Amino acid sequence: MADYTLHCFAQSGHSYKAALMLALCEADWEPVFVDFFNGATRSPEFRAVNEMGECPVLVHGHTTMTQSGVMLDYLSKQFGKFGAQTDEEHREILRWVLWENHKLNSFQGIYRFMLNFAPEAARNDAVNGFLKGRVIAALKVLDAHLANREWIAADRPTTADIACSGYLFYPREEYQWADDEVFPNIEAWKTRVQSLPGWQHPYDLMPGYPLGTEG
Ligand SMILES: N[C@@H](CCC(=O)N[C@@H](CS)C(=O)NCC(=O)O)C(=O)O
Repeated sequence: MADYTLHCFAQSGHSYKAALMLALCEADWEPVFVDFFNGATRSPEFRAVNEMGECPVLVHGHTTMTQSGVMLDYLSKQFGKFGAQTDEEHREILRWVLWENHKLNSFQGIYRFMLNFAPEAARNDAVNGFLKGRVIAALKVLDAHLANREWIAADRPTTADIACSGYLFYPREEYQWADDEVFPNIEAWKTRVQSLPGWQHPYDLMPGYPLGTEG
C-alpha cells in the first residue's frame, strides 16, 4: 500500500492541487476514485470520512485530512518542499491559498461544472454570466500580480503556486472565454509551473477521465 492515498477524481481542480503536490514531491501515493458525478460525496460512507462532503481527502497513516490548503501545508512540511522560509513568506502563502479557495478556484470550479457537467435543467444563463464575471475578475487579479514576478508568493515556487494551479490547466474549451479574454502573465506562469520536474496534467494524475470511466 502506498504511503499516501488521495480520494479524488479527474475533473476536480481542488483535488488536483494535492495530486500535483504529491507528484512534485515524488511521494509514494495512489489515487482512489470518488464517483462524484454519481453522488458518492453525498453518501453516508463518504460523509463519515469527510463531514464536509468534499473531495479531496488525503490519508497518511492514521492522519486523514480534508481541505486542499491543509494538505499542501502538511505535505510541504513532510517533504521540506515548496514551503515558507520566513514568517512573512508563510503569511503571503496563506494569503494566496485563502484567496484561491474563495475567489479563484471556487468560482472556476462551479462555473466549469455549470457549463459542462450540470444537468440540463440546472443550467441557467444568468447564473453562468454571474459566475463568469467572478472568474474573470479573479483571473485579472492573478494576472496583474504576476506582471512583475515569476512566482506567486516568493522568489521560488511555493504551495501558493500549486494551490492556484487548481483549475488553470483544464482545457480552455471547457470555459466560455471570449477571444479577448487572455491573461498573458498567467500563461507565462503556467509554462513555468509546467516545467517543474514531475509536473503532470490533472487528467493524467487522477482517475475518472474521460467522464464515465474510472481509469
Ligand atoms: N475548499 C475545498 C473545496 C473542495 C471542493 O469544493 N471540492 C468539490 C469537488 S472539486 C466537491 O467535492 N464538492 C462537493 C460539494 O460541494 O458538495 C478544498 O480546497 O479542498
